[in-house]
Amino acid sequence: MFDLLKFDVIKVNNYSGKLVALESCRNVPFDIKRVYYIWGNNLHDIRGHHAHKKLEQVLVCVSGACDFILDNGKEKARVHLDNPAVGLYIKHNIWREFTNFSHDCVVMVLASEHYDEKDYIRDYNEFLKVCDQ
Ligand code: T46
Repeated sequence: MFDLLKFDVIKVNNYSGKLVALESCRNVPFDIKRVYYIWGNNLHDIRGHHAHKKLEQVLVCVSGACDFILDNGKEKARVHLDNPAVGLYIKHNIWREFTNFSHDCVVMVLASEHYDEKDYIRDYNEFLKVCDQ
């Protein structure tokens, strides 16, 4: 239903900070067409409530933490993201919700397609019908 990508962390002598580089078709498994980021949510906000027909994404919690609840129409999984060196890779036809946001949570998303509202499935019953096909 999903993969967790573990990115190489680069440490530079004399600095305590770290660096991760993300590259199309190398450590990110598709050509990146769009990057967006989400922050400023309240702890109990629940975002998402949709699936995508075609879009693939890698989601990185670059600051703080949050939980993703993923659903392929048959089973659900909850994934806690709190590490900027880990990417959650989600392919198409996965219903997603995300919640449990820390106050400092920033989620960066790398997407395989430009934004297209027609790619969304926002009705859960319609999503289940697509999963059955
Ligand atoms: C996902 C999670 C992690 C745009 O205009 N351009 C964009 O690239 C995006 C992503 C959104 N929007 C507009 C469309 C809506 O009017 O921003 C509004 C909220 O979008 P959405 O309902 O997609 O937001 P989230 O946070 O529920 O979901 C998004 C992604 O759509 C989704 O694929 O996995 O972030």
